[in-house]
Amino acid sequence: MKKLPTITMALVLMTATACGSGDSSGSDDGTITMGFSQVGAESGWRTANTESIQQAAEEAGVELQFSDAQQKQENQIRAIRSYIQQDVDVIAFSPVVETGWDAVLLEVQRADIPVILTDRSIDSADDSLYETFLGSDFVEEGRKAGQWLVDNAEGEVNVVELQGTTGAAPAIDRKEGFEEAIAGSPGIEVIATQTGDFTRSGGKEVMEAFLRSHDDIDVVYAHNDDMGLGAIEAIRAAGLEPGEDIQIITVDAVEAGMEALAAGEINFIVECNPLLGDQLMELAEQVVAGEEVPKRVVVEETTFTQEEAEAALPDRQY
Ligand code: GZL
Repeated sequence: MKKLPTITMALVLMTATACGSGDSSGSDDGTITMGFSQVGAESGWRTANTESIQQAAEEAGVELQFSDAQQKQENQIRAIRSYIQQDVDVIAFSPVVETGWDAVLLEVQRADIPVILTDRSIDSADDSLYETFLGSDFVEEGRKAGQWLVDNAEGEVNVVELQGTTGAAPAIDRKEGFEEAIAGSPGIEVIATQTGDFTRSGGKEVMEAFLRSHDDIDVVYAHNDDMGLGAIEAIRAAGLEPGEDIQIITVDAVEAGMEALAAGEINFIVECNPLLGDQLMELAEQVVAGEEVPKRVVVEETTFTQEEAEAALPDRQY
């Protein structure tokens, strides 16, 4: 190899160091800068998740560049590219949908910036594109919802399903887990299923349509509390009693959902823990330091009946 004059080599070394030549120990004073792209602000769960991340960053001394994608993938991709330009130490995000990430994550990989997936994962053949995924097992959440129905259903049961955002991991997986759990109970049938996009208004609009086209609905399975709360409004407007005439099963266990559960308007909630902030900051410090981390970190969560909700409400953090 042609030997570079001494002065040139010195310049090369200075430039490499200044541009963060893969040196992943944070900025000079050790402060870690994290670029975080959040899905949006579509639900009570999302609000609690955002608050957890922002509070944990402050407590950990992590400099957080935070963006809200308003549930649009193109906004998340744009934010990720801006974090590459800023040469942050680590990029974390909750992918609004499972697919369409390989190209931008390859750009991040070429910039030598580690990626942490939180809350939702991606469907990619290349798992080198991210260091770890921190979040719930959504298929298991769906199974828990379906198993409660199997354990409590009597005779023929017609279910309508309010799905989460089309293409999102929790929507795909909660549907899969629920179907798996009820597969051995032929008396339980999903007679209609449609996305309500994880929002209260979406759940209300879809439930209104279901009620117009079906007069034999026994159970609503909503992929999150917010859509379940919207369904309650539609059921009441139709002159029916939520929790009685039509039973409701939801996922998340945010405060408004738990209050409806304790009041008897919802019958069962599967918890999905949004408080990922502290674990995210710990993982960020590890990956920036170049330490090995598990490819998947699953969060602990439980389920609530009406009686359990009443007892748990006073101590809930979200
Ligand atoms: C689940 C999360 C989902 C929540 C919804 O981890 O991605 O998105 O269940 C939220 O409330 O909108």
